[in-house]
Order: sequence, then C-alpha cells, then structure tokens
Amino acid sequence: MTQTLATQSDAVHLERTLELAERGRGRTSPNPLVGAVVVRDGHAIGEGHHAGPGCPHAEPAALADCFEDPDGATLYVSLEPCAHRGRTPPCVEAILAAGIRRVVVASDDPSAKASGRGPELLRAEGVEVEWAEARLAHAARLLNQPFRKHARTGRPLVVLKSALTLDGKVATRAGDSRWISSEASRARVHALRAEVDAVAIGIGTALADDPQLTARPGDGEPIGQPWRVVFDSHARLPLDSVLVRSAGGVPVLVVCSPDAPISARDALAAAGVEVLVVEGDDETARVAQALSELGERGIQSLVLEGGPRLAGAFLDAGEIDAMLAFIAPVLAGGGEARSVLEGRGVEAIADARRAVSVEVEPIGDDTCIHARFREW
Ligand code: AOF
Ligand code: ZN
Repeated sequence: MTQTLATQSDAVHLERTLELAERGRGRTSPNPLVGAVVVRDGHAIGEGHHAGPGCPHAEPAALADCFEDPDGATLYVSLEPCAHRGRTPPCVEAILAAGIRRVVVASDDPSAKASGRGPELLRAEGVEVEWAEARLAHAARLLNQPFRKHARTGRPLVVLKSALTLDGKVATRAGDSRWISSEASRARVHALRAEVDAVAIGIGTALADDPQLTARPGDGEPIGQPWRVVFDSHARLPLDSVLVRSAGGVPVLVVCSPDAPISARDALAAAGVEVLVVEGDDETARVAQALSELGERGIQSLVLEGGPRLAGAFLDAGEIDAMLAFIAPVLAGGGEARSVLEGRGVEAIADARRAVSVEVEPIGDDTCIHARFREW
C-alpha cells in the first residue's frame, strides 16, 4: 500500500473526524471509534460517527448527513474504510456509489478483515486515497487502543488503575485504604468503568473489600456496566459476597486454576457466576491465558484494580499496557504497608518498564498520571 501524505489544509478536517469519533466513546465495543466528514470546496457538507454495533459506520453516516450532493467531494475518515460485509454493508460501496473522488484516512484498521483492503479497492476504482501525517495518525490510533490490541493479539488492553499515597502505598500497614484518593478521582474511575469491557481484581482484594465493581458515575446512569472479573485460583469467592449476590444483574467471571475444588466451582456457577478454568504453572502464565480467553469472549479493554499481587503478576506477564495512577497528597509510611506492584519485578532499573508517553492532570487534591507503556 503506497502512502501519500495529506496536506496541511486537510488537518482541520481530520481533527474534526477525531472529535466526531469521540462521540461514540464507551458505546462502540467491539467496534472502534470512528468519525467522518464530507468536504466540498473546503467546507463540510456532512458529518457522521459510528454509534455502536449494528449502527451505520461513520462514512455512510456522514454521506447520509450531506445537505448537498457529495458527488466529487472529499471524504475524511479517522479509520480506513471497510470493504467487508458485517452487520452493515461495506463502506467502500457507499463511498463509490456517492461519487467521492478523494478519501483522506487518519489511521489503519489492523483487523484481519480490513488491513488495507478498503483503501486498495478505492484506489483500484480510481479514488485518490491519502493518509494523515504522523501526529494525526498517532492521535487516531490512540482513540482505538483496545480495538487495536485486540485485533492484533486477541487479548484486551490492560490499564492498571491505582490510588496511591505520595509515598507509593495503596493501603496502610493495617490494610486500610478508604479513601486514599479524592471524591473527584473516584468519580473519574466510575466513568472509566462505564467505558471499558471489564474490571478485574484479585481474590485478596475481593475478600478484603467485598466490592461491587460496578460503574456508578455521579452524573446519572452509566453508559454500560463492565464484566466483573475476579482472579481467584482456588475459587474462594464467597457465595454471600456482594459480587456473587449481584451476578444476575451485572455479570461476574471467576478465573480459577484446575486445582480449585470442583464443589466450589459448581457452587459459584449455580449462583450465576461464569467460571473460567485456566491452566498454567504460575499466576503469570494464568494471567496470559486468562487474557486470551477474555479476548475470545470479545473483551477488548480491562481495567485492573489490584491488589498488588495480581497487578505484579500482570507486570511479570508483560501485560500492563498503561497505568492510571491517582496520587494523593498523603503519607502513610510503614515498611509493611503495601505498594502498587508486587510479583517478581526486575533486578536492574535498566530492565524496568519505561513509559512511552505520560500525561499529568490534577484532579481534586490528587495528581493523575496516565502512563502508556506500549501503543498498538
Ligand atoms: C469503517 N467505519 O465507522 C467502523 C468500521 O459488524 P460491522 O459491520 O459493524 O463491522 C465492524 C468492523 O468494521 C470493525 O471490526 C472494524 O474492523 C470496522 N469498523 N469501519 O469503515 C466505521 N466502525
Ligand atoms: Zn465500514
């Protein structure tokens, strides 16, 4: 696939496609966020975005929105147009039928059924196809990190979320952690839970906190509820826990090892919990296996909420893609107080995972650090 770079004047319209794509946030999984604009003589004549599975893709949505005939116009789109017939007809057909002469694309679609086929088809039909410059292409790829990782690896994107004290503790020496972060930070986490496909914790945290793990954003109904996943090798999650008792409403999945007693597994299953048995000699191997199984169930994004042992196993498995750290201006101290990550860790700092990008944002009294360790 030859790549021609779009010009500076295209940047404004491409930026707009990214803004439009954002409108689908939290609603499109397993589909990506996509925005599109139809432009004639430098002016937008139609706009659209993908609103979710089964809804029109961004391109036909933008074409349908046109208040002038799009024949001969340019189409800007944040993701390469598809050539496959899925829940909706192929976008290339709609683009050709509308008489679009030029298509400017911000990012590739790495899924097997796409991977350049749409742009190639358009070119073969005489449509000019151009690609965005690096900065916009990067911004467009960042919109769809869960979709991209899942398309390339079959596993969900993992974001480790943690509230920690300024001295790096996630609880006091007695295990108290309510509340380290401010109300504003906690509201942000609830909004994030509503956007992702799954939230995961370890059995230690489940036993200590008896959490709900649902999305309860302060500003009304959440967009959706994530799968609630508990890594629980021996199937110890109590039947009277908040999680199990609410499994009928918001699904709960327990990941256990073949060593878990059959009776405990059966009791959980009878209570409406989905039980996933994964093989693997240690927790690290089981993490990798479990992520593949979750990916097969269509889970593209997972927020890992602790505790330190499970999070350490994820790090050791090389499966932490990003971290959201809510750092509170408090000191807990204590050699016994736990920090974010246990597991094996690394010996030399030279071997430590280093972020490829970092964003810092004050939230309430806290500082939120969003570090990305790899991009897809
Ligand atoms: C586009 N424009 O706006 C989106 C695309 O089952 P379907 O028909 O909804 O197809 C979903 C797939 O289409 C999805 O996995 C991704 O590869 C692509 N998404 N493509 O041209 C869009 N949302
Ligand atoms: Zn499409």
